Amino acid sequence: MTSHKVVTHLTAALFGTAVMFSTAFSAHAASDNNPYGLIEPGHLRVASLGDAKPYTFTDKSGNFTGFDVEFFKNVAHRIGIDQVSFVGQDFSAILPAVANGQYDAGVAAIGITPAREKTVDFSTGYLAGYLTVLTRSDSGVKNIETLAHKRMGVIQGTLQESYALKHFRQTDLVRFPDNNAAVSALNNGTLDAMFLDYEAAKDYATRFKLVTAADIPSFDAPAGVAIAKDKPAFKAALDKAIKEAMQDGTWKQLYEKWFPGSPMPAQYLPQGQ
Ligand code: SNW
Repeated sequence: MTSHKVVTHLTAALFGTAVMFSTAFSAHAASDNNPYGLIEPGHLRVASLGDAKPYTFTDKSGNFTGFDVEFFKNVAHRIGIDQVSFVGQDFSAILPAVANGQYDAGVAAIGITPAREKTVDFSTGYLAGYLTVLTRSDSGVKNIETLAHKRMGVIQGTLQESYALKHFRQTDLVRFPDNNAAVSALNNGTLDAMFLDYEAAKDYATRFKLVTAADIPSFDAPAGVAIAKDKPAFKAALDKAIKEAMQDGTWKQLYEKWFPGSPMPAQYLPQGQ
């Protein structure tokens, strides 16, 4: 009897593991009660960042907030989902985790590029802006020319990393997992500059008295919601909801709330009014 019980428990344990794996690592097919093919119907699990203020960040109580977070929750509501859980990741982990089905979506000012579209699909774009070189006023970095032979931080897997590799060939790149780590290195003098998204740079500049040395347009890679490939119903629903949120002025209201004073791309504003 005893040995039989052991076998039963072992089987249950193995079965449990198999279920866990299939939940975490397989793409979820759409079905009648799960039209968007989510990990769990009615619940959106989102990979994000805790330190990309004001796009996505955690507030003092540990809750995710910011432009991307509030915009995505509004879009989720429009497709009938109010349970949205954000989890902070290193930027370089977000797209692989979305691609293999550990999350339903990735939301973190993630620019849509052909290279990324090889592994994930994206919603229609919802944000377009600049990449910014942030520096200390005493660093000697004044512009792109004076970046030569300086140490500049980039976050692994970002467009800033690939742009710098291509265009700032004389600059020594230092890779970091996240914004906070790179900004502390800039503040303590380990780095001369750091390359990140415009609005996050603006926020760190205010917090730590840092300055901007260059803004580089990244309008050809607007941010989108990353989702696993082959989920046409999910993508169509997101796209429709995003366009509605732009047309009824929700996008504009959130943009003005989170990015006050920033230039507003006209393509996301209500049309024909
Ligand atoms: O390409 C831009 C886009 O135009 C907008 O300004 C929002 O940021 C971008 O999507 C670029 N974002 C970086 C990237 O996609 C870094 C993302 C991050 O640090 N969270 O690699």
